[in-house]
Amino acid sequence: MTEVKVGIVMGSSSDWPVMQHAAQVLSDFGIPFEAKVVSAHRMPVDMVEYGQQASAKGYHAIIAGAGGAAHLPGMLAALTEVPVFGVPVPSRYLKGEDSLLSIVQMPKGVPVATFAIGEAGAANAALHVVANLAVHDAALKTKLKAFRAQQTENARAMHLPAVE
Ligand code: RP5
Repeated sequence: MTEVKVGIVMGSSSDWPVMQHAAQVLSDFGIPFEAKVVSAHRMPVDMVEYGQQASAKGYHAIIAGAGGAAHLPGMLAALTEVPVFGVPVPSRYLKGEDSLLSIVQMPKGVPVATFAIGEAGAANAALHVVANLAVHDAALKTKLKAFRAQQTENARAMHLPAVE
């Protein structure tokens, strides 16, 4: 059985359209992960168990996404030494600014590496996990370099419309 290296968690299945971008990046780089709903306020006991078991399961990182008063990333970071990467999910009324501030403003001592609101943040959280794993994995570093080189090529190939 392939060893799961990364846990992706989110507060609700409604977060999946955003969080699937993290899953897609890990999948593209061939990194085994597990994705599930672990809600801080609806499943507090499950959240505690998840955080307490993450290290023993051999997780290298947890990518945690939540929206609104987004406690999940910070609570998980408090429960484990496994690095937590927080993704602010856009919320209905405050468009994710609430999610961002409640994830990024961790008091000193328990860090959550916080990414951009929405799908860019989810993808970048996964790319940051890839970069961390690539420090000790030459093949993965080669893949990451190729990914970056392709982005560069794509940007160089961009054309702007002519002005009338
Ligand atoms: C949070 O509440 C979730 O992370 C989600 O972003 C938000 C709304 O959840 P639903 O009401 O859509 O289930 O816990």
